[in-house]
Amino acid sequence: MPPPEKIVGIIGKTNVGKSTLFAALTLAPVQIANHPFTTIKPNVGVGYVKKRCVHVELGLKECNPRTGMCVDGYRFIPVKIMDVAGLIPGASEGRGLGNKFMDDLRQADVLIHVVDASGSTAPDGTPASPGTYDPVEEARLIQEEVDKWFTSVILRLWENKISRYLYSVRDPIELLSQALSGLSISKQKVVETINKLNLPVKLLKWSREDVVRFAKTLRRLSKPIIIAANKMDLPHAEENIERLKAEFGEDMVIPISALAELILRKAAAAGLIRYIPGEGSYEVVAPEKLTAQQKKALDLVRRKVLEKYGSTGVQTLLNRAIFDVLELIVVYPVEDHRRYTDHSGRVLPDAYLVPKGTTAIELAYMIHTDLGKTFLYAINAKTGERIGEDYVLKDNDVIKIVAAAAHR
Ligand SMILES: Nc1nc2c(ncn2[C@@H]2O[C@H](COP(=O)(O)OP(=O)(O)O)[C@@H](O)[C@H]2O)c(=O)[nH]1
Ligand SMILES: [Mg+2]
Repeated sequence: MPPPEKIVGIIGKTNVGKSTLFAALTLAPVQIANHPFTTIKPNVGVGYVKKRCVHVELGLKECNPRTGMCVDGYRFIPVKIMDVAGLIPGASEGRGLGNKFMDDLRQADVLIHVVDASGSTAPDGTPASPGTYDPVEEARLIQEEVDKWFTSVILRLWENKISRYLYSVRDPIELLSQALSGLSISKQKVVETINKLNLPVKLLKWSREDVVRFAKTLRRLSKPIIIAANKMDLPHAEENIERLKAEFGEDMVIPISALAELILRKAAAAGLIRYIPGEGSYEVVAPEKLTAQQKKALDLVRRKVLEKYGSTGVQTLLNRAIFDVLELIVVYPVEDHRRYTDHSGRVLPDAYLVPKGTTAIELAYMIHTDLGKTFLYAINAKTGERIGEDYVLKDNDVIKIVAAAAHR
């Protein structure tokens, strides 16, 4: 089984641009036939992180990705994107937080919180003129809301599924982790939280305050939030972006224009321009086909967004969430380590997003359980060296697993 797909949840109050961002992220940068995930629900789609493909470093002309794509030496690797509508300030007190919302949030590995950096949206979503509302306040309120929701879920689990069984179990941390697994939280995160807070290993000794502290830190570690400062093309956005960065940290605030990215990707999909997500410019390839309106929109994107900020920020945002916040690296499993192919001759067929610290044997299990069970050794395709099961994978490694049971 390939590594579990990563799920990026988009949250924020009404009218800040969540659906626009979702549409932009999930509009494939180039046409592809094969979608890695079947689209199940309207608010779930596939987006792509972008990274220099290892085929360039290996001196190869091209590669043949089985999922995602490779454009101009950049590999676009799929991740799942979810538009989690329905979070409004005060929501955890009951209003607006439906089961659907909870269910979506539970599954997410990282959250993108979209705020209106221009301050032109009221807390309830009503449009106003830029500069009316404070996005710093908005970011604080929504994060508090997520914390409240998370804490209430943990407190409920504690009362119903944990505290009363603590007397009878041998491994209380295992009990706790099991109870939290429905929130897509690993035992590792649970242990990390307990260590970080110096909480007693004996869970029986925890007070209610301990449980609350545990919940807050666990939320930060297991559902980290990155802020998308949207509508950067509007007045007042620039000054507010600086204030957001001062409050939440330079690295956690990414200025974007979701609308600009959507305009560019749509124009590219229609064959009007050439544009690769993340780039600071586009090229008009079919000027005769552009309507006056399209031309005007594209000019605006160039002047208000690309020339001013260098890019729309949308690709940077997704890359940050996956590579920096979740700290994932990319590894390329192959079957033929000399030609970098699978059994059918596909060059670099897979690019796996795996956690930093993943070992060779863990990779073997991700490819196929049989490969893990009968693992002998692995080969680092770049150096030709044999590596053992404990080898810690590096970013951009190309790896062949040698096992007693051939898979397939
Ligand atoms: N100026 C500007 N408007 C945007 C941007 N992104 C979204 N919008 C507009 O904001 C409004 C709300 O967007 P929508 O995606 O429906 O918000 P949602 O309620 O959070 O899903 C729409 O009119 C969008 O066109 C942007 O980057 N710049
Ligand atoms: Mg929406």
